[in-house]
Amino acid sequence: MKFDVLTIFPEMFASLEHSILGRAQENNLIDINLINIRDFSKDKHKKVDDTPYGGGAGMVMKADVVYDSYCSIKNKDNAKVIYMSPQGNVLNQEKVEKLSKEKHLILLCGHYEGIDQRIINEIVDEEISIGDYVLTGGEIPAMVLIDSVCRYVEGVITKESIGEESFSNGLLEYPQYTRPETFKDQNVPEVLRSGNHQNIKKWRREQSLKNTYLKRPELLKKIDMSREEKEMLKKLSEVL
Ligand code: 4H4
Repeated sequence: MKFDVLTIFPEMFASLEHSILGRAQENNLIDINLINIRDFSKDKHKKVDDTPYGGGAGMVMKADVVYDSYCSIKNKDNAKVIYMSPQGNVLNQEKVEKLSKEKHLILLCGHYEGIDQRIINEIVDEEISIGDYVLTGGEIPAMVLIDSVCRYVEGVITKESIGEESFSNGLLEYPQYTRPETFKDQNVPEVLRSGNHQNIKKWRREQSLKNTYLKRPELLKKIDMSREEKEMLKKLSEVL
């Protein structure tokens, strides 16, 4: 999967050269190409922004400079152009999985008060937000999108990890444990050391439902539950 990223701070993406995403790039499973918007400024001071028409605080990124940086990308495959913006659709696991089916994505990172509306009209297919808050730049949101989407690219992580994690089955994940067996007088739940895979599966499903009920109850509306599971949650609600 290929990502072209239009940014004025390419150096921020160095963090994607480590760990799982670093290995995925070494193994040519993903390709992250950074384009420095500032390289396309014709201004002797390499300006990429200017004051907003109509006055007001802050600066706006210039449409012509952003456009020239976009035109430097070979977009023969008509890749989707995504603008990272607090006005976009909020990214969730369902959206992440959909985006992972694309072969090539172009991410546009805004700064300051954002980008001139005319370049959004001209090249942007979709605005995506990572949450209802305003950051200083779109680079961290772009890295969040790349990280979450790349987990679905074949070979980047093991298939099993995808299946049961939070949100993949619509629920939050069950609690995780590893050695040592005892920590601060807390033991690992006996069932996880029983070797009985059917009981472990049942326990994990129950814990996943409990976790979701306690932390994100609204997610349960979309989940099919057995009568037994509904009973279990009803009992849980009675003791809370
Ligand atoms: C972009 C600020 C657009 C304001 C920006 C606007 C996010 C986010 C973000 C730097 C840039 C900010 N990007 N999810 N949240 N004028 N980006 O805060 O559209 O309101 O993705 S504007």
